[in-house]
Amino acid sequence: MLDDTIAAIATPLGQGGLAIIRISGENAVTVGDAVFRPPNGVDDHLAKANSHTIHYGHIVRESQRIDEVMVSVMRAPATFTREDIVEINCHGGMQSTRAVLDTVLGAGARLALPGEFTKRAFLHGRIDLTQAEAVADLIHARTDLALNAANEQLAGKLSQRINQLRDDTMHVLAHVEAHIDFPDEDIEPDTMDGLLKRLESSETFIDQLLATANEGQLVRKGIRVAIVGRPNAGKSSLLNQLLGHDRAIVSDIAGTTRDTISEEAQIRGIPVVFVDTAGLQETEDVVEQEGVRRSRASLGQADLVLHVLDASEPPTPDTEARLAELAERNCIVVLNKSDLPARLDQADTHGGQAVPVSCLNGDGIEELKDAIRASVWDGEITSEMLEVMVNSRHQEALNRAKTALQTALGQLREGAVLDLVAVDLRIATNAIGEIVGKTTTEDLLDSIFSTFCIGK
Ligand SMILES: Nc1nc2c(ncn2[C@@H]2O[C@H](COP(=O)(O)OP(=O)(O)O)[C@@H](O)[C@H]2O)c(=O)[nH]1
Ligand SMILES: [Mg+2]
Repeated sequence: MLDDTIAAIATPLGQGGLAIIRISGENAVTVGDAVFRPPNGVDDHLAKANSHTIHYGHIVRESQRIDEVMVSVMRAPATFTREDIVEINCHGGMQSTRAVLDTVLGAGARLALPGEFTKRAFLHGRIDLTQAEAVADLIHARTDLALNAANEQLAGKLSQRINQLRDDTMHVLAHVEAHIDFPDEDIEPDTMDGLLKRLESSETFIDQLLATANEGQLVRKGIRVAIVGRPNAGKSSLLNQLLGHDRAIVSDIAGTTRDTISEEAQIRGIPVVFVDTAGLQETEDVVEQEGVRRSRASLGQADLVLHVLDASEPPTPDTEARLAELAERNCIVVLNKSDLPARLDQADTHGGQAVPVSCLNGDGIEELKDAIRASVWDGEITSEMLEVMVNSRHQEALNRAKTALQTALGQLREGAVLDLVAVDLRIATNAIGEIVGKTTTEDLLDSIFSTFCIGK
């Protein structure tokens, strides 16, 4: 797959000032020259150009001008893919970008698969698998925290730790294997002690890495928060307050919100999707019934529920029932309309966490944001944490490694046959190696790179 030349639009599809068509592979420069015409008309302008230079001219097809462009030439190995790369900066119209890409494909390049440029960077050894994943994380980062974490991972902070872990288990494996070859010799007690210690500290280290998985999930994926409550409690007003702009229609007519409205915001560094619902009340209205069905569905998917109560009204039997229903959930009771005389307070919320707010004047909204953050992640975000936050793939591999390490440790302590110990140590080493891509399968690579966009 590495011996052909690939091309794709590397910028988002749509209208923009500029778009970039990226070409990578052995024939990148030849393909570039075939479609590029500099002002002096020379055919092999790019082939003669120095690496990492940019050139003015036109993209031409059958002597017809397609676009006025700037073309950069970057020669292997100092490029993203470690192959020759030509990048065409063209006008960012849908049609012009498409036409330039078609011309490039017509000149012998193949359309790149999703993530194929990054995959080549991996296969050529420029980055390892955790760094390739960091490229995707970087592109998808929706908060500063996620961006910082992706940058640390791209810089190889996680790779360093994983490689250390792999070296340690390989060291033990090498010792064990050496003694399999000489069955008459037992492992010296001192050496055995050292090997056991090394495996124990590897196990501790794996636990430390696994402990970052929840934060990793939170920072990368964020959480879903459902806003529920009776009609006119102020759910839509609360959504608007949390977003900082008027997204949902607010009115004193009960049943204004009939569909679920979802919108994303950053709350204390965490991406949060808020879902404003139609409420959960019994109703005869068919449209509202569908709204309630959708509200129930969002409630089911939510990591956190904001139960909005109108604190200027006394509690109703309906409120009581809802409080009981939500008692099992990760839920914050929002006592809204604190600007009005209170007819309902903390005591009426059955001891659940309650935050008074006014969506009219914004009182209590910052406290509510703190409570939302604390309800999913009650801790400091240290720079150490941002350096390593394992994702679910790493977590799964680490768990496999841990199980195998524990088995190997038990066997070593009990003086089991060394062949058995070696089997488990090899399983552990391979599982750890999968994280950085030292041991991979085509399926694993496909599942990682297929999540990328085309052009990356
Ligand atoms: N006084 C007061 N009125 C509010 C407050 N929040 C919402 N309202 C009013 O309550 C009514 C219902 O609000 P809305 O957000 O549409 O409620 P929803 O049906 O739960 O989505 C509207 O007239 C809002 O202006 C508040 O904090 N104080
Ligand atoms: Mg509403």
